[in-house]
Amino acid sequence: MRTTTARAHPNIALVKYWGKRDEERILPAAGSLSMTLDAFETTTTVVPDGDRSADVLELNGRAADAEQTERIARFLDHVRALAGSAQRVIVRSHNSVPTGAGLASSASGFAALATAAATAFDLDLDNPALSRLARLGSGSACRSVVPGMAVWHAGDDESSFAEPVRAPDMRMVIVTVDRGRKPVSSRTAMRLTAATSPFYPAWVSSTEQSLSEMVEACQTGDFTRIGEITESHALRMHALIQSTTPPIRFLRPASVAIFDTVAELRSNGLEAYATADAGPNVAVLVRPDDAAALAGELDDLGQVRIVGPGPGAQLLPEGLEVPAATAHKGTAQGGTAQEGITQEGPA
Ligand code: 2P0
Repeated sequence: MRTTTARAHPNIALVKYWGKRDEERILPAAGSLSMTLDAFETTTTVVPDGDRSADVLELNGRAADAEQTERIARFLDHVRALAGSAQRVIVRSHNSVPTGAGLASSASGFAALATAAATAFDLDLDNPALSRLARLGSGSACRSVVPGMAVWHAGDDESSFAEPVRAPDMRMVIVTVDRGRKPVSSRTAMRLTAATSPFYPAWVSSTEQSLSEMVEACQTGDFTRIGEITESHALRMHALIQSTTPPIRFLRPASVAIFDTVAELRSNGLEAYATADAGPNVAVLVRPDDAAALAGELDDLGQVRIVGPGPGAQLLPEGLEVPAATAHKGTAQGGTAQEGITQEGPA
C-alpha cells in the first residue's frame, strides 16, 4: 500500500438522477447525463496508517464529524472488500466547492476518493470499474470519474457506470445565490420523493425518454434540443420534489428569477437554458461564444462564474498531497486556496 492523491471535479446533470431502485448498491431508478466541470475541484489524499482500528477523515483541514467519517468508512469497506485488505486509512480531503449547496460536492468527493483509494489499495481498475466503485460512495460521483459529458446507465450492479458521450462544446454560467447548507440532503429528499410523490412513476419513465432524446441531441450536436431538454427536465425534477409529503423546495425566489431572466434573454436572441440541482444555485447552459455576454446579463442576480467541460478523476503525481490538519490549514498543496471554501462536509 502507498499514499496516493487524486483530484476530481463536480458535475452538473442535464438529465437528472433523482431516485434509486437499490439503496444499498446505489442503483438509480433511471439513467442520467451530465457535464463534468473544469472548476470547483476536490483533492483527496489517502494515507495507509499502520495498525489503526478506524478510518480517519480530515475535511478542509479539520477533523470531520462522526457522520461524515462513518460514510467514508462504509465506502472504504467496499474498497477493502475488493482488495482483500483490512487496512484502515487517513483520508484528507480539500473541497473548493460550496458544500451542501447543490453544487454536487459529494460527486467530486467520492470520485476523488475512489480514484485515490483504488490505487492506495493496489486495485487495478479500468474506467468503468472505477466509475462503479465511485457510485457506491455517491451516485452522481460515478459521472465525475468521466471527463466532459457523461452518461450514467441505470443498469444493474455490473452495468451501472458512467461513460463519455460525444457532445458539442458548451459552457455553463454558474449563478451562486446562496452558499449555505441545504435544509435536507439529496439522499434523504430522494428517498422521500420515491416514497411519497404520486408523480414518481411518471418521473422515472419520462426520464428514460428524456435521456434517449438527450443522447441523440448530444451526438448530433443539436444545442437547441440539448438546452430544451435540460431546462424542461430540471423544472420537472423540482416540480416532483415539491410534490413530496412533507413538501421540499430547493429553489428560492432568487433562483426562479434567474430562470425567468434566462427565458427573457432567450426570447431576445441570447440562446441559453437554465438548470438547478438540489439547492438554490442555477447553472445556465450556453454556447461558448455567448458565455461572456450571458455572464454579464446574469451578473446582478448572483455571483457568476463561467465553467466548461473538465477532466475526469485523475491521480496526482507522488509528493503532491493534501496536508495534515495541523499543517497548512484549509489548502491543498499543489492546488490553490480558493474563495468560498466552506468548513462543512459532503452533501
Ligand atoms: C444529479 N443530484 O443528477 C442530481 C440532480 C442532485 C439533483 O445526483 O444518494 O448526492 O449519494 O447517490 O449523488 C445528488 O445526489 O445522491 C444528485 P446519493 P447524490 O446530479
